Amino acid sequence: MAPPKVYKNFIDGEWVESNSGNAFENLNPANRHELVGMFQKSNAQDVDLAVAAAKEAYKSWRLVPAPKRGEILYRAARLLLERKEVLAGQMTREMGKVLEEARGDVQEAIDMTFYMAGEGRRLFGQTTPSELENKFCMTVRSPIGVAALITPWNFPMAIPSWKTMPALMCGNTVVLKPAHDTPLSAYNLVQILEEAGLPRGVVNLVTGTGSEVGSPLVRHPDARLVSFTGSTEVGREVSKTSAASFKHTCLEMGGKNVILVLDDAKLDLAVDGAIWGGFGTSGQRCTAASRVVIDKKVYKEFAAQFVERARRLKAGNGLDPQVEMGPLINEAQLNVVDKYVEIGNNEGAKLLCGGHRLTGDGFDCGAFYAPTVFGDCDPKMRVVQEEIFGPVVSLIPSDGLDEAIEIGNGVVYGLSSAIYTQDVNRAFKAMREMETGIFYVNASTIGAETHLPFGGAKQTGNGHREAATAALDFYSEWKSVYVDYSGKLQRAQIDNA
Ligand code: UN1
Repeated sequence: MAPPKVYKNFIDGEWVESNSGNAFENLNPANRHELVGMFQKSNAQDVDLAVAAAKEAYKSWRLVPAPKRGEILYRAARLLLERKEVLAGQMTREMGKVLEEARGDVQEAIDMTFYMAGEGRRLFGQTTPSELENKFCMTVRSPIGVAALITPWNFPMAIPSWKTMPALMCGNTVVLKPAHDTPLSAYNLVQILEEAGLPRGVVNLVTGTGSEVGSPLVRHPDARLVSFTGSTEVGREVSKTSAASFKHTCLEMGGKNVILVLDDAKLDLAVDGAIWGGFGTSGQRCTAASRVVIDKKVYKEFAAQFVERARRLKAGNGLDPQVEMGPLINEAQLNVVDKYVEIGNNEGAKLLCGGHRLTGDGFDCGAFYAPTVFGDCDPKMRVVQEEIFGPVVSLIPSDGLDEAIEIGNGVVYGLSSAIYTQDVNRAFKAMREMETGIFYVNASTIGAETHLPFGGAKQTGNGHREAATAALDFYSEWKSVYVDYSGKLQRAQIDNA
């Protein structure tokens, strides 16, 4: 047997081994006997080298004209597009999501890269009149420095691109620490950026664990920007650590997203949306529709159709085109899901289908869990309140729009919500009232597009948004510029009072 491929870190324009001398295995979650590759088990010393390289590269990268930075991103976007199929296949092998969804993940990276490349010829600030004569005012975007980017395993290429592309476009340099479970997709992204002609040190990749790489990276005094997507628990630590030195910090954390199904909804459409939102990516999206609040008048009918569809979902290896739902990312995540099913059973939620791991042919070597539905849930139950991050959906009966909104908002998170109704008035009212950063009408809670701001209210985030021009607001800071061409002393607020 050929020895497994060993993937290296990328530091200061070179592919290098970790100082630790160790590597870790990246296994296929659909078949843990399949080794995707070996990756560097990096440490704080590697982080120091990567940050130092990024700090040095920042000196010149910040001065590269933005349209030129954009040209490099355009080349990277084209390479991503050309290699989409290979990149998607590799992603399915390391992460488990079905190939069609892996293609979507790569497509998000393509879209984000083209979008940010275009910003090279915009990066607009504002001009505004001065309150004094012969004086001119404007705002310009300034880069900030080294960006520490920490990304999750559920969108192994999309999310690294959401952070890397706007960071680079604004003139920052990057140290990227991808999730331990999915380093290959981030490796592929960085390799493409190198090929597209990014100067040395501008992007650095350091693989490894959160404690050995993520923590020292967030703590590093020269990392001025920190962007993190992951669990609320870790996000809180990242926030505390970076607050000590007032780093710019963008956090995107948990969700407990909801679909509201009103009595006039087109039920088939609502069922389609709830299945896609609840079980797409095996429920491992922060936008997953893990709660469905259904009007009592249509509850029975909806629940029957939904359970019937959930039961029929075909689980398996995501490379098989027949398969609709892949495995969970690993055994630990499967155990979390199983624990929550036990909690739901104990607190009196009605298990309508699933509730167990899948075993037998094709399943025994992977982390497969049956699509699971709890019915007649009380809004206060833990399975309704807490993020599970797996294929578990809770159905909650409600009475009218106001109660549905109240239940919908009755969680600590606020990422995404959706309503199914034919009534434009009720749709708009829900749009106004739902405390979420994203809202859908007659569509599921997942599938955000890269040119709209992405992020959540309440404990989902810390007020920042990713994607769209909102990302530029995080990765740059405003400089207000006043140009006095009057040739004399002019005193604002005094001479013009
Ligand atoms: C995530 O789950 O962290 O809107 C991101 C969506 C995808 C991105 C999800 N475009 O579902």
